[in-house]
Amino acid sequence: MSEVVTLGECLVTLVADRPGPLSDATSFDRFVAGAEANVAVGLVRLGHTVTYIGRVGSDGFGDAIRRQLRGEGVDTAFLATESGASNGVMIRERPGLVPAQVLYYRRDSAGSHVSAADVDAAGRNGAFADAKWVHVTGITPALSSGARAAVDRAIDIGRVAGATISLDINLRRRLWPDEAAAPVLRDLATRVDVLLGSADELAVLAGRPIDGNDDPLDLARATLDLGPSVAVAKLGAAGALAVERGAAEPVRRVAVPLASVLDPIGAGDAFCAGFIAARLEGRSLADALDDANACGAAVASALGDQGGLPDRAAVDAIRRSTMSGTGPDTVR
Ligand code: KDG
Repeated sequence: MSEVVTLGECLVTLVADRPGPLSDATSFDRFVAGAEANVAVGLVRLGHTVTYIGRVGSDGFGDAIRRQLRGEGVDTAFLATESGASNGVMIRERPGLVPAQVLYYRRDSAGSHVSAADVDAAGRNGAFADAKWVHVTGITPALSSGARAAVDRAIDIGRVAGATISLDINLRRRLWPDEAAAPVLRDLATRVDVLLGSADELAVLAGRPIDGNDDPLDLARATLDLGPSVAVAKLGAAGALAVERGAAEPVRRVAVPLASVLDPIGAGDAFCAGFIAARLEGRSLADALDDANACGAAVASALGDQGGLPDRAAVDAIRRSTMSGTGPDTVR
């Protein structure tokens, strides 16, 4: 069984094949997406074993997802195909000058039906037997009450198994407004060890206005009051910082300088994969943030959520090039 267990909804994404408004898009490239699946693939590429719990539709998209995850080496024994249900789909513009328009077609999808019973069944069949880490995101509890219960159950079983629990806030305002999300995500944050989010996501959990005026360090420190022992702020081009309960000083790391960002979607998930992998390997917070930044940069430089997810050698090469000041564009 696997070191890491995660669960969620895996989507197919159709990305316009050229930049421009969706109204002009006529052809699309098809990718597999879904935050937790992206983290799962990222971790496997970094040499870790991952079990993914969820449901896919009984359609060609569901088959494509299963093949892709299995092909990457993710354990899909607890990824059910739900008869008669469609797979969720996301459609998006190719990022251009303005943030890309994203459309969801996922209401009542197979993935949104993942349940506590699914997690219990996986647990009875040993999915958590070797788990050292359970990773959840704030997307799954927004999908349905059953999916929210599935996240709760995964945390509970992971806790009993002695695993570290992480929550990537991943606030999706297209799924629920901040007023609905905040209490649910805050409650989850009280039950995890590691909390990760962007500054505005941390602000929502800390109950602060999202006006960009709060210092990310203050926001990360404020979320520690909810219960996690580590809070990580993902700051994009400004790098990342982590605060640890009981540590006097925060850990700050700079980002990998990128000449251009091709497609930032999925970069946050890659960041989580890099961070979790390093912590599973017993490495320091600073080292984990450097790996996380390298993974995020690699995905931001490639098209698709999972495109560019690096292996260990690629992470090392990106980190070396960052230190030598040549930048990742010169990595071959
Ligand atoms: O982080 C990238 C995800 O947002 C994307 O893969 C789709 O999981 C997704 C979601 O629910 O928005």
